[in-house]
Amino acid sequence: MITNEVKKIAHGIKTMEIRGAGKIARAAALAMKIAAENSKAKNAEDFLAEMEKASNFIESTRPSAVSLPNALRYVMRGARKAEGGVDEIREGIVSRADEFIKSSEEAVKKIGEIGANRISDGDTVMTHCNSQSALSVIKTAFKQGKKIQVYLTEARPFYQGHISAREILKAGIPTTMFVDSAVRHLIRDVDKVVVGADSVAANGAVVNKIGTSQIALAAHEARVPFFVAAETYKFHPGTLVGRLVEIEERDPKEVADPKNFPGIKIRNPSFDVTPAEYVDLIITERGIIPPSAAYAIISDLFGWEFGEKT
Ligand code: RI2
Repeated sequence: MITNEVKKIAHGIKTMEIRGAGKIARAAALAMKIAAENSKAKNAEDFLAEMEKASNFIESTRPSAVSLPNALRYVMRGARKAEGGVDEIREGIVSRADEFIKSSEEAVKKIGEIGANRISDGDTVMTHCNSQSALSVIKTAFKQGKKIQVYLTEARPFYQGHISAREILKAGIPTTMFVDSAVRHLIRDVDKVVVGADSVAANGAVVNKIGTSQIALAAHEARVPFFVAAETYKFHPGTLVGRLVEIEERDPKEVADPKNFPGIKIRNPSFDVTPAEYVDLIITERGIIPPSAAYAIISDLFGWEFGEKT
């Protein structure tokens, strides 16, 4: 049942009060759990229809982070696999939602441990936007005693860089922030770049916060290794069958009020695509992979999807 609480979560995702591909996915799983627990459906068919409706409603909030539909599909699979009536299906949904939330949090931690192995003492690490996975790598390396510093962008127009700045400073890591357009100028001071991902395509291309591909380009030019920290539920099964990742365009007012520029058209793309050739490696909870292994991850993890329901 789409309760007020479910609506509140969906609204939170849409307005970016809840943001970051991983957090969005966990919030979606939680919303499904709430929807299942509050359903008044009397039979399995009605219950499943209600859950499908809730899933579609939550999925419609933001289009680019595949973690959202992947989380919903993971939870719904619990319902489809359950045998019996409403109670059994409800239990299937609740347990899969809990399982997803727990394992996705563990994945972020694991990525930190694995990724930290690629950070050396004395490194200056650049990051962009606010990625729990990328910050997990940075914070874990620092906790291991590596004397690192962080260079980070503001991430206009939503300024998620400010969220990262506070988080990194709280961890005690020396931090320098600058405007997004300073990246090419400052990349010469940087040893490694670590960013997150909203979606990883079968060809190894990475969809992440707008500006990421420019950083990758600057890093490539300066021969600075470019790492992506991404849980496997950010790999996009649809790209295996040729679907493209939709790039969200948000309200132009986040950039500037069009009223102040009569006649202007303002665009606000929220993500961009970094081609695989600019990505040195992807740090997943299953280990470090080259972007060319994205296909194997997707077919291994989501191959079932094409036999069952796309
Ligand atoms: P984690 C964010 O998108 C950023 O693009 C970030 O790199 C990515 O999600 C992954 O974040 P937005 O929600 O899951 O700020 O690693 O638009 O936290």
